[in-house]
Amino acid sequence: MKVEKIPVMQTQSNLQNYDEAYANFDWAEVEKEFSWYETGKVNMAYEAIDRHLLTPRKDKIALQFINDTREESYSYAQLSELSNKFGNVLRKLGIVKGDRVFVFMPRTPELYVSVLGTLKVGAIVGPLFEAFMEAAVRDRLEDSEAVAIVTTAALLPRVPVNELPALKHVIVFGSEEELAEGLISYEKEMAEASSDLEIQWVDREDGLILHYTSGSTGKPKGVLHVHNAMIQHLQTGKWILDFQEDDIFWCTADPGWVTGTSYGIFSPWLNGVTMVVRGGRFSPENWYSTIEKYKVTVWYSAPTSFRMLMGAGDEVVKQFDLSSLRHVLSVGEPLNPEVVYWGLRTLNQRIHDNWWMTETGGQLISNYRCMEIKPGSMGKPFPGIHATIIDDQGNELPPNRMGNLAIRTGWPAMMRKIWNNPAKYQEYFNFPGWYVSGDSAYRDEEGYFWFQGRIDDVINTSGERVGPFEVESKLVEHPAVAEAGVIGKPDPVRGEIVKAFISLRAGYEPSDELMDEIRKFVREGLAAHAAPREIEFRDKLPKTRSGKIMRRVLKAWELGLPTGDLSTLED
Ligand code: 6R9
Repeated sequence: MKVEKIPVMQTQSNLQNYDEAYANFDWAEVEKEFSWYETGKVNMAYEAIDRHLLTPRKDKIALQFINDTREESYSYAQLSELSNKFGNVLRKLGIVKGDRVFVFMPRTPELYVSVLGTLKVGAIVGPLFEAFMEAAVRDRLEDSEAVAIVTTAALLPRVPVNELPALKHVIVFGSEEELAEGLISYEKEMAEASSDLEIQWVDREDGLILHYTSGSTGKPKGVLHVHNAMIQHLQTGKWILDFQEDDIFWCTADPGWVTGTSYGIFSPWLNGVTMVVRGGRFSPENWYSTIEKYKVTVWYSAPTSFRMLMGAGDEVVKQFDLSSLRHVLSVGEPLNPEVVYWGLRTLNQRIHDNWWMTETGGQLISNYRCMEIKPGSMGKPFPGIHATIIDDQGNELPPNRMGNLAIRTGWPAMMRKIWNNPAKYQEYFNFPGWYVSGDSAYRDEEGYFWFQGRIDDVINTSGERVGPFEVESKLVEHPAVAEAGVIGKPDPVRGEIVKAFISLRAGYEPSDELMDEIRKFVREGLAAHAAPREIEFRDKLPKTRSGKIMRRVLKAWELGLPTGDLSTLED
């Protein structure tokens, strides 16, 4: 199949020539950008915030916050001061380097202050989605033996304070009443705390952040990252997000998800740009008006959000002035070509897909501004990253062969352990020298990578391998289809058949005719063997909070099996 390429739109970007950069790159050069290169004193929060106070960025806005009730901005100097205070609050409680401190809050400025303050005393931060229920909170605090949690009055009932022996301190923000015995008021402590703090210097290999992520089975695993990750956060910010001094950057991800910390805290602030944070619920109007109001220039979001915006129709977009945008990116799930074309049509922007994982800590494969985009491809490896496709024996495969997406070990932001679970950690490294991602993909002859699915999601029907993503992408091109999740359903004759779960766009009703029409649409547009033999219409599809369609839940529904850990399910 001949793939149409989208040409480079603007010639201005930090990265000018991908091949040249790839050939000559050395991570050691990036180290020179940090103050620890001279001083030997390492701390992420210092590099992301305090370092800028010695430069004209001191009074620049670091955080522009908005939700339904608050609109506030904080300069780098103000964030430095507030996080110093919070560091002192923790220090007074006896919190020291290596302790785990969890942050369980909606997106408000206090969340960001808490994260930075935690890092400044050398503790490891554990971010949680505000939507977590008690069991999810308990699992994570128990496994990590967290000593403190910062939360809000509204979320406090979901913290099982008396059931966690290691948990000594519960800091509560936003309580209108006197707090119960043993609880600590965020506001009261902050008001009393000094804004002078001696930062706890750490080693580059010391713990930074613990992100819990769900696998296909079992309890969520705690993926540990270390301060050294900043090397990659800084450089990918330069070359993938293309940060320029005057950028207004909006990453739509919540810090409960790795995208919301690596690229919703660390990377933008290491690069000294202004970051917009929007709290509250998603609506197309809220989102477009955020771009318009703050003149967002660089926008990093996820396919699920783009699909929702696309589903809201082109009329809505036209009501807003989005001309400030100069660079748009996507992560988390395969970016359907349909969405890429929507971006060109309505935003006049190429949407740059990139691929990485909680475990990888930073972006690894991406589309770059200086490179042609093949819609549906996640792009090429970042300079300094060696990505390949290997078979089940660990041999590298030639172009156009589907296999395991693997990365040569040793990039700066790679996870350093799975908390309490060395065996699980080891499973990623069964082939010496390679990190095996669990994703299946292929690489074309021009070096572009194409995602096919999670290894366990790939469908085998009558001996043909079908990547669910390809089918889903074709399905969402149909005017009636809002979202689609595709699984292999066991079949005595064909091994598996392709089954699609579909949610319809507003104005469409399920019917047998529509089913036939959609099936025909895939058969003619993609391949006969890829057309779903079964289609089931659903009002909503099960998705994670980061927007991933949970195919394993669809599969469990189908087979009447237990759905496993659902703590990251959206609703
Ligand atoms: C950052 C993040 C990782 C998994 C990954 C893959 C899927 C992420 C993707 C993508 C296709 C992309 N994924 N980016 N699939 N194209 N551009 O998403 O981390 O939540 O740990 O998920 O997400 O399956 O293995 P995480």
